[in-house]
Parts: sequence; C-alpha cells; structure tokens
Amino acid sequence: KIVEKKKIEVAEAKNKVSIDQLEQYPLFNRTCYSLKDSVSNPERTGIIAEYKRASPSKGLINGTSTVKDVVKGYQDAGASAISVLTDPDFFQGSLDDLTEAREVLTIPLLRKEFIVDTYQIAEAKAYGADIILLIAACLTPDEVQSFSKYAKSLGLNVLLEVHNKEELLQNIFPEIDAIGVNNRNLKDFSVSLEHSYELVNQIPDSYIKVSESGISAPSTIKDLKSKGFNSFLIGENFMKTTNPVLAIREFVD
Ligand code: IGP
Repeated sequence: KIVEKKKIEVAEAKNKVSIDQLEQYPLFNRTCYSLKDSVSNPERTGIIAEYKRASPSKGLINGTSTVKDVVKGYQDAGASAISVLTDPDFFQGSLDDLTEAREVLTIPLLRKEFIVDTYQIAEAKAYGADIILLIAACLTPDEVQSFSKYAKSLGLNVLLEVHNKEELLQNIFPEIDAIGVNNRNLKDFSVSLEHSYELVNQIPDSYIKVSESGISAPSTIKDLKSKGFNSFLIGENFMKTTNPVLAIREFVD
C-alpha cells in the first residue's frame, strides 16, 4: 500500500517539477561524499544517526528539536553519516528537511524514503543527499539494479535494505555500496537483532554492512562490530529524548 501511495505522490511531484528542472537545481551538480570513506574513517563511530520526528509505530517521537541543531550535533559527536526522513505522512519529514541538513553537514547524508521511481533519486540529488535507500521489500530485483545504476550515474551512494536471506541474495549488484539489515519487521514493527546476526555472514565483504533499527545500547554496537558490521543506523534512541545531541554524545562516550 505504501508503494501505491508513493507512486501517486511521485506523479503529482513530476507534474510540478520535471526531471529536467531538477537537474538545474544548484545542489544537483555537487560532488557527493563517499559513505565508504566516512565509515572507514577511524575518527568516526560508524553510526548513521537519524533525524526522525515521528514513525508509524510510535507516532510523534520529537516535536521540538530542529533539523539543523540535531544533525550538526550528531556530526560533531562522531556520526559517520546522517539520515533524514523525507516522507510527510508517516514520518512528518520533507525534502526541505534534507536541504536544511545539507547546509550544516560535511559528512554523507541519506535521503530516507520509500523509493519507487527514478524521479525520487533525481530529487534526492537536487535536495542535497549523498546516499539513497532502496528497500528490497518494495522493489523487484530489476528495479533495484536499474535504480542503483541511475543513482551511480548521478554520483550517489546506494544503501540496499533487506529483511531476509531471499531479499539479500536476489539483490546483490555491483552498483550497491552498502547493505543494511533492518531489524524491524515492516509488517508488525517488532524489532529483533537476530535478523542482523543471521544475515551478516551472507553479505559479501565488498559491501559496507549496516545494522538498522532498534539499537539502544553501546554494548549492542560492540557486539554487532564483533560479528562483522561496520555501520549502525540509529534514530529513535536519540530522538525520543528531549536532547538528541546530548543522547548521542553520552552514547558514544
Ligand atoms: C532507525 P530506530 O529504531 O533506531 O529508530 O531505526 C532506522 O533504521 C529506521 O527508521 C528505518 C526506516 C526504514 C524508516 C529503517 N529502515 C525504512 C523508514 C523506512
């Protein structure tokens, strides 16, 4: 249902601004930061820290902390990359949040979105992203491959998200930079780190390995690292506090 909804959203957006017009946006021609370089920088933590106002499972998570303050604070605390939700309906995000984040960041920025059309990839670039997310559960392997190729042609990094072995094995393409295992079940929103532990050894070492969702303790990062993960996507654990910047600082201390 989310895929159908997104397709309608994309059709409306295309009517307002064409891909040709997106290509004229100043940010469209910038050079993206490399996710691989940032994750392997020993001065950073491997954390992809997320700005997340709300979610379908939790409702409103944080209605007061502003994008710029939070993402700049995340970066200063040692995040390797930043994730910003751009979905308006379920996550209260926007493309303007993405551009605001871009203005204060010198590390890679992920457009966190349900991508169902190449138009959204052009939008990601035009609004300042360095990384796009492709969710295997929403796409066919042919789409994953062609969307990855298009993203690469724009200089974007590609993060593939999988939930199980089948999704992983069907979608391993050379254009992908990072593979994320989502610990959250998209159907009932339950979270289990077991998803990460089960799949990590099936991900080829040429990809950055990301564990996504439900991470709430520094000891979990230690454990995930020892099993082979190099990156950790964390949102709620920081955003649910009144001061997400303080929360990430205490977490990485
Ligand atoms: C962050 P958490 O549990 O730390 O807030 O999770 C991130 O992994 C989660 O927001 C996420 C997500 C997604 C959101 C992972 N994949 C796809 C929307 C769409």
